[in-house]
Amino acid sequence: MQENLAAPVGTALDRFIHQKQEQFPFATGELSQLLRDIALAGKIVNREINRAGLINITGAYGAQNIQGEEQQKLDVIANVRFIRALRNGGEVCGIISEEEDELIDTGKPEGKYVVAIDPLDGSSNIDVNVSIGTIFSVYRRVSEQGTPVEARDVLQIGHKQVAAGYLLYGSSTMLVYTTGYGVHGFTYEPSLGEFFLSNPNMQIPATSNIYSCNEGNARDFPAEITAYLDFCKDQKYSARYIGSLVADFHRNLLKGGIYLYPSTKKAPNGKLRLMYECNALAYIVEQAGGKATDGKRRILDIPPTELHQRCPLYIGSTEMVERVEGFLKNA
Ligand code: AHM
Ligand code: MG
Repeated sequence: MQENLAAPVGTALDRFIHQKQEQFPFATGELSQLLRDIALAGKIVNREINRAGLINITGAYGAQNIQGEEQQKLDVIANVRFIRALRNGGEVCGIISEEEDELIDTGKPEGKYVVAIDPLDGSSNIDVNVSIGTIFSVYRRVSEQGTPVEARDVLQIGHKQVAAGYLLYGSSTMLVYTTGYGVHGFTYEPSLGEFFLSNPNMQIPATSNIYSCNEGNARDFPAEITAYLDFCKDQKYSARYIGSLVADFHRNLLKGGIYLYPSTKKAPNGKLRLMYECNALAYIVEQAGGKATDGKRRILDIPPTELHQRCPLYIGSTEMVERVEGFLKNA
């Protein structure tokens, strides 16, 4: 079904979700509420990120002392905020998080959904004031409602996602999500405390001249990938690599481009995690007309076997991803 292009830019997230209720699978309201819960936690995390520099200066800001809280690392704070929001919301029976070894039972067996989340992605950029993000996937549970969450509820194949999205804490803060009816981007207006629709129906260009890759690892990449990187240079493509997946992905979504995190000798399955990094962005990119593979398989068709499973990732503009697949054919 095609998104209604008449939706005015500037619509607040809540209103948009309300208007598009029929685009939320199962349309009973729980999934819309879940997305609102994530947006709320995102606003809180955004606030923590924005004052991160200040809370390090003893006495200058005060909030830390008044509340008597020990300062915690931002990724731990983000993890707590998102889990708390999802638990309090009641729609989610289980969560997997990059920050937690085990599956979290929220204690809400009536919840129909499970969430896989990377609460704050881009660890190397968290403390240095460079863009970072939150990535999330939502699945409908497969075990019976009213019973405790099970591993099979969260270990679902990517194409079963019912919603996915990310928050980007960048020069502005954005929430981008899909429920399978296109990709919509919202920009946070801090003075109003609201996300407003700024990028309806996002589509990734079919090709472009941007490639994003940590070429410092190139000596350890498969030979086919180094050959592809040579091709990029022959074509005089621009190298753009922030080192925060959400930020690199978001730029490429808007401008076109490819993000690569190949396997290396040390890490044959790459670095990125299938369940809370690759799947969500793969669902979004496909909804935006792009492509995501591990070089051989569609990311959304990779059967998960463990919570923190890794996989190589080639994601972005369709023609560019297909060219990499062409290089890898003989691997
Ligand atoms: P993290 O989950 O520890 O933050 O790792 C994921 C991040 C991605 O955001 C980013 O694209 C990638 O790791 C960068 O890795 P590298 O520093 O190896 O280039
Ligand atoms: Mg991460």
